[in-house]
Amino acid sequence: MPSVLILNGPNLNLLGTRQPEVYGKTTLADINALCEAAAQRLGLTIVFEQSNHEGILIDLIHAAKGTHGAIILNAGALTHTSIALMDAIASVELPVVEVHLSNIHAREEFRHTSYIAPVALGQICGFGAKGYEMALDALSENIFKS
Ligand code: CA2
Repeated sequence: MPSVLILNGPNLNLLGTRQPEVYGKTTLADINALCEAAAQRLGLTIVFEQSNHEGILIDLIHAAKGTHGAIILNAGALTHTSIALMDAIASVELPVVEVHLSNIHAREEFRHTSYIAPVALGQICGFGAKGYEMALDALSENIFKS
């Protein structure tokens, strides 16, 4: 069964507890459950992780090679700053779907730049938690369909 690493970056552990007007009331545990249900429907295995530390995210990306067939990445604010994450993604040569809860292109100028997008298969943003399910659907259709 194909496996997908779902990786969440800094502060996403706070989802549902603060700034509900921006990020909604859904918690990260809710998103994990939503992804588990979608994965079951699609015949995929998922591993769901969150870290507030750039180095840990990089280690998890490196370890994904040979273990997972693809990555779904919401790198949080590191999306807009981290060349190190971009290099890690490029180095493992795995398909990566970039996901954001909010529409980063409709927000502050500094959120319009993504260092992930140039090395990603595609980007999904602005659809809240549903974006993670959309990313699993996209991987199932485009990467894992035999
Ligand atoms: O929209 C997204 O998913 C983001 O990746 C979320 C990041 C933000 O820096 C990106 O520009 C877009 C922020 C995640 C922090 O989430 C919080 C949740 C509750 C309270 C405070 C922060």
